[in-house]
Amino acid sequence: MLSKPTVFVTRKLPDAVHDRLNRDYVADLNPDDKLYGADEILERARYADAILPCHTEHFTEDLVAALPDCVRIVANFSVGVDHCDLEAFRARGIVVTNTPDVLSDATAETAMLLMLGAARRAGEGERMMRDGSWKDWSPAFMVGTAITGKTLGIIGMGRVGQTLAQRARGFDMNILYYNRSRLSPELEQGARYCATLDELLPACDVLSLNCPATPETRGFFDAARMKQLPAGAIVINTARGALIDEPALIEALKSGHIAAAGLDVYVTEPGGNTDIAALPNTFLLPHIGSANRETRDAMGFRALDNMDAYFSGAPPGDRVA
Ligand code: 8YV
Repeated sequence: MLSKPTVFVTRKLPDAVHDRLNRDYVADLNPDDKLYGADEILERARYADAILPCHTEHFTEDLVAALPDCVRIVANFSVGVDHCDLEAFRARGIVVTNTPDVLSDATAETAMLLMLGAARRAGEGERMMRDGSWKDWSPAFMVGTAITGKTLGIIGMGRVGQTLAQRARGFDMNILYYNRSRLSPELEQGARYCATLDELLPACDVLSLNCPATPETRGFFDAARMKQLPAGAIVINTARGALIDEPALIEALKSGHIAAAGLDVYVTEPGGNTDIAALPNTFLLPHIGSANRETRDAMGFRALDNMDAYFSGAPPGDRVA
């Protein structure tokens, strides 16, 4: 019998995922969930046929170049792969996979939570209840914005964007989207395609960012793009913080041009942006878009499916490099 491949698992994963790893692989697990830096990654990779990382491990050009030759596949526990220098992996001939589909529902749920939280000032209300500062009520008290029947613009109509559109239809929202290519009518489900951001942005009551962070999209949502939104628009981001020019967003939120923002992701993680956190008109979460039990198991299983395929000689379903 062939020996089992060795897998270096960078973070503590759910028990069911560890069980499958222990059954099918020689697994170097991280039960204490220590955060490994580049040196420790290289040290632990010395005997690994595969690495199963999260987005918390940054596979820079230098780190990828230094990986030992034994590493043949990096099976990410994430759909986003902006923490991986894919060109560097291609140059090394190391296969890279991600975990699409399985976190679309969870992330769309979080996007709805952010949309409602930002529109209805949930952060302010929650803080008031906790610090005991709720002293009064009036018809003008804590008045927010309705989302029912409003127009939602989605930038990036992949699986998460499509699932968000589906959920938003439950709130009678009118859906517009901008994407690299137009979807088929079956996938559009009545959403209107905008061929340019110039067409999409002025029409949005709510704007949701759902595209990956790539060299082309980093920082694209800047002051000029923000100005194209109608006054009082709401912005939500469950994709990557790097898409947004955060200082410009702060200015737009201070002026009220953007009425509120609901954010799960930030340029700097962990930690976020303290200037954004100081603004009352923000509803903020700590990158927990896919953090529910069912999805965490499914992400681990999807990463394992990719590794299983690779080591059985079949092409892994979610190959990105
Ligand atoms: C994950 C995410 O929790 O999958 C992604 O791209 O952003 C998150 O939902 C995280 O990346 C796990 O590594």
